[in-house]
Parts: sequence; C-alpha cells; structure tokens
Amino acid sequence: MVLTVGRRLHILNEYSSRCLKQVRRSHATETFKWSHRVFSGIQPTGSMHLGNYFGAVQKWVEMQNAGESVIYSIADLHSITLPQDPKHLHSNILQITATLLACGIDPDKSILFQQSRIPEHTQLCWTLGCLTTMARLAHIPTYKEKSATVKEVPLGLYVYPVLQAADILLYRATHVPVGEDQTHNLELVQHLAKIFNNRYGHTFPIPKAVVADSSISRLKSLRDPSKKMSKSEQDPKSRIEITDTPDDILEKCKKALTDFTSEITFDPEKRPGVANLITIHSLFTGLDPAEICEQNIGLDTGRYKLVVAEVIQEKLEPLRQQVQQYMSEPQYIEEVLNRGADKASVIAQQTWLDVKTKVGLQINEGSYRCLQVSEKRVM
Ligand code: AQP
Repeated sequence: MVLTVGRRLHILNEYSSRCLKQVRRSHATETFKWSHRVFSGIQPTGSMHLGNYFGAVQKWVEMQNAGESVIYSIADLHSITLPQDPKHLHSNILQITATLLACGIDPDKSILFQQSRIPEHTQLCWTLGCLTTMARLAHIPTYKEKSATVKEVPLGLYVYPVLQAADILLYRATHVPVGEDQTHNLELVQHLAKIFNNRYGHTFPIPKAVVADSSISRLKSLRDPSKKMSKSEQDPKSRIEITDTPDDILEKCKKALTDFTSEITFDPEKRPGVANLITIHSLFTGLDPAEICEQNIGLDTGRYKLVVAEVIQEKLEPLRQQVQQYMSEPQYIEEVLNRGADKASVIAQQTWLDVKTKVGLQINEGSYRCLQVSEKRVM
C-alpha cells in the first residue's frame, strides 16, 4: 500500500503526540505530590519474633507516633502461600494482632486490619499480574529462597510479590517500612506502579522502601546464623518470640549456635553466631557492639549467653504480659479488626473503582455513550 505524503504526515503527527502524552504522563507520575502514607504488613505464620520486631514493627510504631498516616495489615492471604493448619492460622491472626497492640500499635492512630477482609486486594492483584512477566517474578530472591524449601512450588508463592504490590498500591502508599530482604519485592511494586501509570494514566505513587538500619535489618536464626530468623522455621529454638517466657528465653540463648573461640568479639563474617547475640544485645540496650565487647571482656561465650538472656528477659517480660492480657479479651481484638477493616475498605474501594474505570472494567455513563455511537454505526 502506498501512503500519500499527507497521510504519512498525519500518522507521524499522531505518533509524536502519543509519545508526548506518554512522556507527560510519566513526568507527572514523578512530580505529582502524593500525600505521605505508610503501608506495611506481617504474615500470621507464627508468633512474632525479634527479627520482625526490630526489622519492621519498631519502625511502624515510631511512624505512627510521629503522626504519620499509617496502615498495617495482618497479611493472612500471604500466609497461605505455604500450607497452614486452619486452627493455628486463626489463632495466629488473633495472636499477631494482640502482639502488635502490645508493641504499641494504637488502633486509633493506625489502620490495623486483616487483609482477607478486603476483597480489593485480590482484585487489584489480578489486574497487576496482567502487567508483568513470569521471568520477572522468577528472579525475585525471596521467591528463590522460599521455593527452594518445597518440592512442588505453589502458584501462590510465585505470585505473592504481585499481591504485595496490590496491598501497597491499593492504599496509594508512598512509604513502605520493610526488612532488607524485601527490597527486591519493592522494586517490583515500583515497576508495576510505573507500568500502570504509563498505560492507564496517573493512578499510583511510586512507593519508597524505608529499610531499618543495615545491622538490624536481618537478625539471624539462633540455630543456624547463615539463615534469617523466621517464624515458620521448624525449630522454635531458632528464634526468640515476643511471647516467650523467661525460661524459654534462657533455654534458647543457651542453645544458640556459636563457635569454638571463647572470647566475645564482634565479627559478623567470621563469627556470625556470636555477632547475632551481640546485635540482639545492642538492639535492646542501645549500646554499640564495641561497647558490649568491652563490657564483657573475660567472659566466655557460654557465660555471655546468660548475660544476653537476662537482657532479653527483662525487656520482653512486660510485652509478654501485655500480649496475654489482650489475648484474654478476644472480643476486643475482634472489634479492633472490624474497625480496621471498615477504615481500610473505604480507601480500597475508592482506588479499585478508579482502577476499574481506567482499565475499562467499570460500566458507567461514558460506556453507554460509546455503545450508542457504535450502535448507530451498525444501523
Ligand atoms: N530475621 C529478620 N530480621 C529483620 N527483619 C525481618 N523481617 C522478617 N524476618 C526478619 C521483617 O519482618 C516483617 C514482617 O515479616 P513477614 O511476616 O511479612 O514475612 P517474612 O519476612 O517472611 O518473616 P518471617 O518471620 O521469616 O515469616 P515466615 O517464616 O512466614 O516467612 C517484614 O518487613 C520483614 O522484612
């Protein structure tokens, strides 16, 4: 087909105005000032441990108390990416909520809610999933780590970073406090927000990760310091839980894996087990690792473990008692989660309506007008 000069010019003009619109859209995405909003979540896969607390929850409380707009989710849909016993899952949801309250999350200052009560999370997840590729998801380090622990990889494990993106974007969050292990997942969230904005118009802010200080961003397992401390690790002695009794804490510290050198030195590369204990000690006391080593000259690792146990016992006991108090009031926890879901739902429904309309899933007056025009053409 031979195009006339006029037709060619017309196509070129159309093309350049489309490019210009795209550039303007992406520029608007970068410069538009979104109101500051924080979103983060925790999975009810077990009891909250020191890694969750120092890597994330402590920061959540600080942000809340600084008067920021904060939304925190009990990420129960994420937790079922690996098999959960239904009875335990339900009580874990209540226990994690009680623990968050005991740690200082205040339902009057934060929106604290259970993810599965808001259906828009999964609806937006599907929409975003259509904008990314399998290759991109397969490269995410947390997926590689978790899939290595199972024989048959469930689809949910593969897609969970997209659900995470939906969680964050549904509330148009600008800041996401996470442990260091989650930074790659946040890159996917940013990528999906940009793709959506470019394709459908300015809809989402590009959220930023707020990562805890690198020394605390990954507390290690007490039984295997090459791994992170984890709720779902089989061996409960691998982690200190907020709800551990003083006896549990002593037992776990005594059993913590160290090495054959007896003095107390801080060397995360060569002596990861001892360094992990020093890091925990430092997090609870605010002393830096060098000061701790200085204070404990002359102790061997066996006796130092008792010192660390005492520090942890002293700091955790009031928290443990608070958790117990909340657990004895299940109606109150239920009420907190109901209120949280009501508040979260208002924001989630607004965003989802906007997304549906932009993607073309929402039938509205404009769609009827288009329909009438095309009907006229047919007739
Ligand atoms: N060991 C850790 N050190 C520092 N931060 C950590 N986080 C988790 N483990 C450590 C941070 O805690 C927040 C909530 O975590 P999550 O429940 O959403 O999932 P996770 O990262 O997978 O935590 P777990 O405890 O290891 O759970 P399971 O065993 O279920 O996978 C996140 O911000 C995380 O970075």
